[in-house]
Amino acid sequence: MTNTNLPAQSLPTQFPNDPTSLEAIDRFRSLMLNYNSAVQVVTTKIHYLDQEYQIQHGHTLVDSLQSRIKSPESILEKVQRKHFDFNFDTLPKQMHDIAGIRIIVRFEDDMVAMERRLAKQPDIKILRRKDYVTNPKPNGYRSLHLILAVPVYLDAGVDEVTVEVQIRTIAMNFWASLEHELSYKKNVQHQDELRQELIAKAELVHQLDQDMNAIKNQIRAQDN
Ligand code: 0O2
Repeated sequence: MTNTNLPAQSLPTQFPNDPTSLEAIDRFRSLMLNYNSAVQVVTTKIHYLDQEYQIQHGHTLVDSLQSRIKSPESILEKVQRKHFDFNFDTLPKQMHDIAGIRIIVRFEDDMVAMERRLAKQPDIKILRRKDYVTNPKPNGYRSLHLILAVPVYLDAGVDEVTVEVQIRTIAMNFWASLEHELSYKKNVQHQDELRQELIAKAELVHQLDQDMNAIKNQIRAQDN
């Protein structure tokens, strides 16, 4: 998850408040604090669910966990790209990936198990689900994206904060990290050929995921 660094002069002109005013800075800080709190809540839940799964099944669900809050530069870049009308009230309703968590698991079955467990949490709502595993992007990208609404308890009341959770296998993550590098790097020679190669490798990665899942099932079927 990368942050783009825009020069200050490229800030959108439609910025409604003076971004350097103390009020604007305080509002932005409060907003970011909410996203930080939401990431902590969800991260703690994922760790707890993982430990519970380990007790139940003898092995972990989560291979690794990454999280990030979008930088102000990256937020502004997306506001411009998506033509959002940027103000502090509408921003959280329009942009759902300011807080992001990536859950990396070993097997495709583990993606399903993790999603089920998250969906069962009484204080979490799944607002949106994008299944790029069943319906990969044309470039070969596979991952499961969930937009969660999480309650954050503040002095002024409860705020529902959205967090984008990406669930993917180690192999999908391996592929996505290289594809991301190619997308963000400028002046790469033979870019089109490399893209085509990555599309082909995405199918190999998918086949590998399915084969490893099947082997895992055979091994575990012999446990009893
Ligand atoms: P970051 O933080 O660098 O990861 P958007 O793509 O954001 O304009 P939408 O519908 O909000 O529109 O996004 P979507 O499709 O749910 O995916 C958003 C995030 O998923 C991206 O975040 C990536 O992390 C990941 N992603 C989606 N498509 C691809 C892809 O083709 N290749 C790779 N490597 N990752 C992808 P950001 O915003 O890029 O930022």
